[in-house]
Amino acid sequence: MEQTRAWLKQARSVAVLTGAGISAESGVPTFRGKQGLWKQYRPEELANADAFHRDPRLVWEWYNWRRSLIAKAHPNPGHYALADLASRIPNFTLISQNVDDLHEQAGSRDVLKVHGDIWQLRCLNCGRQHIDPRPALPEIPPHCHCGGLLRPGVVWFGEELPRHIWCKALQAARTAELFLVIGTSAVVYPAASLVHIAKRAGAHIVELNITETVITNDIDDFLAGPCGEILPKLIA
Ligand code: BJW
Ligand code: ZN
Repeated sequence: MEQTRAWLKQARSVAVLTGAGISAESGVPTFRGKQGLWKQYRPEELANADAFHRDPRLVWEWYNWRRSLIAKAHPNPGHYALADLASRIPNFTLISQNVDDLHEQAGSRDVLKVHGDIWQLRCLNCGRQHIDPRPALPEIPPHCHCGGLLRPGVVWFGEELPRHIWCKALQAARTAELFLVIGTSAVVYPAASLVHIAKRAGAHIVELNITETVITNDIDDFLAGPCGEILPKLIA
């Protein structure tokens, strides 16, 4: 941790990529591993447009389950530590793959949510965006005022990431002196490519995770442990 702390003290430009692991200690399930499976479905089987068109009820059931867990969840010390860190670094960018709002609840601003937002819904017919904060939607599947089917406002497999958000994330990866990769398996692209882009551009890469991942061999420092314990220590 001393090496990372030294880089953090010197850095004028820091980018952070978070994944489901940062919200795990808040009670939000991750996607992969035993804990992430819902009714034995892998995320790839549910988080795609074909699955939604085939069986919108099933996909909405998954999202309602997750909405109810996220609605009950509170930010943990890891979320708060990152919000604190932002105020101490001149150029700080927080990129999150998570669709929950726990970073924002902890006080982080301008979070680049590359995979969308679970509280947003989008009409497949008229394209209208709705914000719906209800923990679970009573009507399954829910419909828009125009009669169209509503889908979660998130990015599924095979879909493009929101372009303006992605461009900002790329820019942050290209200019960061230090890039922190926190609580992600780093297997989902193009989000995972940010790590390699930052590395090629000369950033120090630090990974924080409870287990090693596919990127662990390519990084500069590995902090082993849960985000809620390690991040407050790192930032103290
Ligand atoms: C802790 C902890 C604790 C636990 N403390 N750590 C290049 C190569 C190969 C494939 C592709 C490629 N480019 C594109 C693809 C295809 C695909 C892809 O990546 N597939 C791979 C899986 C093989 N990508 C896409 O389809 C993307 N779209 C795209 O590329 O479009 C191209 C296009 C261009 C132009 C026009 C049209 C299309 C879209 C990807 C969207 C991913 N969406 C999801 C669902 C979002 C909505 C929702 O939430 O429902 O995003 S899938 C799911 O995975 C979710 C997550 O954000 C994402 C990443 O998961 P994450 O966060 O890493 O979670 P886990 O569970 O995997 O890991 C948790 C980690 O935490 C673990 O490591 C634990 O150890 C750790 N941990 N507790 C610290 N306390
Ligand atoms: Zn509509």
